[in-house]
Amino acid sequence: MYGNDFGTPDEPGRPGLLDQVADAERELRAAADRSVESEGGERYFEALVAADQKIEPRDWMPDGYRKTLIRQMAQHAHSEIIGMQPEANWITRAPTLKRKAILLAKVQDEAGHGLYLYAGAETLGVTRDSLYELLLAGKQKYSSIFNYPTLTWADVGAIGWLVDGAAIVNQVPLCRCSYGPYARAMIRICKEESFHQRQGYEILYTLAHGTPAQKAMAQDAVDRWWYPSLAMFGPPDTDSTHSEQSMAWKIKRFSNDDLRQRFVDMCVPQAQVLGLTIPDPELRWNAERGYHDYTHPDYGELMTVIKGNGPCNRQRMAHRRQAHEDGAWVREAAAAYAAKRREPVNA
Ligand code: BYC
Repeated sequence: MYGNDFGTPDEPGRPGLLDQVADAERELRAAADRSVESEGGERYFEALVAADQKIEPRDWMPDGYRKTLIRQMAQHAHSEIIGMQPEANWITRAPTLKRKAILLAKVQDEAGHGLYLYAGAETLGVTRDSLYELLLAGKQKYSSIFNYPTLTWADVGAIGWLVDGAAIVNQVPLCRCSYGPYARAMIRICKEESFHQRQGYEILYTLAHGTPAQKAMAQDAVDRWWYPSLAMFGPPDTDSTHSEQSMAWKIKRFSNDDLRQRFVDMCVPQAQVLGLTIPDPELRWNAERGYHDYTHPDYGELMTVIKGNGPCNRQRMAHRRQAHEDGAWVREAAAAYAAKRREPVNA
């Protein structure tokens, strides 16, 4: 049994995460076949959102809706691209050829996710280049989680299990986002993300059932990645500036705290199968609430990391800038080739 095959203990009949992705895909196709009667403009936009239809690039949308989507999709795309770094750190040191090939494929997938999301953001009237510039100038964010170091091979497992696990819990509801291009990108991404989580879970399972030293390495990785993974869901609802409006627009479907709770409830039985301990002495089932009680991450630390002062922020940005400069000749060559193909052919 693997990571996301588990349902939540409190809702045994609830479909698995991949079933939810399949449902969202069916709804998306059905939505394309329905039409909404309205006069256009703001009323049309509101009617589409109320009817759970998708807003498409050609539709009128409020400026705030467009800006929120550009902010979130760009931040999401940047996270995928910067997120390649901590795991790429282990490609040359993967313990077997098979593990190396799997990790290579996974890191390559993250690049693909970034590209789907940049392409999705471009439908809102911004260019990919302008988004890169904002990232490189430190004016747009990326997920806090990628500012932590990967110290051992077990960290690759912990990233897959916890970081990709948190990403899926956050992203499955985004498959139902009201903006069509984002929802469509998320469906594809979630399917791949599910494989990523399984590969991490399998690495940890192997280590946890190996020698005492291997098990200790797996536990150490889980100890270090648990709270940063909880912080991925963002500040608590009381401090979340965008949630209320984003939920009204059906960009976000659940609050930061609701998703964090869902993630904790999903991880508890998975940790039991792994034979590893979640590093939270307060973690216990609360029968009255129907959820696990748990210790929240240090949100002060989250803010420090978001502001650029986490353990690896400078290293990550320096590496990204260097990679962007090193890739300049590829972009120039591709642009020159495209221009050449546009020239008329002189017979
Ligand atoms: N890190 O009002 P709030 C992956 C910011 S990639 C940094 O709650 P919102 C993977 C937030 O932007 C995973 N910043 O915001 C890749 C806002 O600041 P601004 C990435 C954070 O948007 C490779 C402020 O705090 N996933 O899985 O309603 C390998 C207030 O927050 C964070 C996505 O990007 C954070 N953790 O909700 C492996 C998913 N949290 O913009 C795996 C899409 C908050 O006002 N994004 N902030 O300056 C979302 O779902 C939402 O944007 C969030 C935040 C839940 C993250």
